[in-house]
Amino acid sequence: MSNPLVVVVMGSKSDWEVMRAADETLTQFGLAHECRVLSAHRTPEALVKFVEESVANGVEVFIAAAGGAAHLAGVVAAHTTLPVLGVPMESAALKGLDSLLSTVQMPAGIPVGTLAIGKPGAINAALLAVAILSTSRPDLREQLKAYRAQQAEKVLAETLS
Ligand code: RP5
Repeated sequence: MSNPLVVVVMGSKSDWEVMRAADETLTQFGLAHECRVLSAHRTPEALVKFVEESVANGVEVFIAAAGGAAHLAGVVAAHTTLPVLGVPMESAALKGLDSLLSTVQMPAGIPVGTLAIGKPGAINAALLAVAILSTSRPDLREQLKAYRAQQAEKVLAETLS
């Protein structure tokens, strides 16, 4: 596969069950991407090295998912000016409210575009990454339009018994 345009990084393998939805969505759009487990707290140096290497290799969007004291997206954003999309993971103790607040409440100057908690956020982060990349790639824009049209068709065809 060619060099990844999107990187999906998550704080723990325990996030993968949810974050595979981002992986699948990016695959659906045929986007070269890479998924990795790296933690802002458990592997801080390796995380920064990975961000720097990814930027050098031509990545254009980062998706970062973490739960609890979720600093991953913020730390990624601190080390690149590329767009960083944060996905708060649902935590056992506080149902993801902790993850949401620690991902979304960034200080002015270091933005993280924060999505919804859990699987909807994982899917939307991937779709937003596609949308960001589509500003300079008309083929991706067409694919996004087709995705929306298909989604609408599905809803309109629903029947209730
Ligand atoms: C965060 O802590 C991870 O992103 C995960 O959501 C949470 C729990 O991690 P584990 O203890 O399951 O590895 O860093």
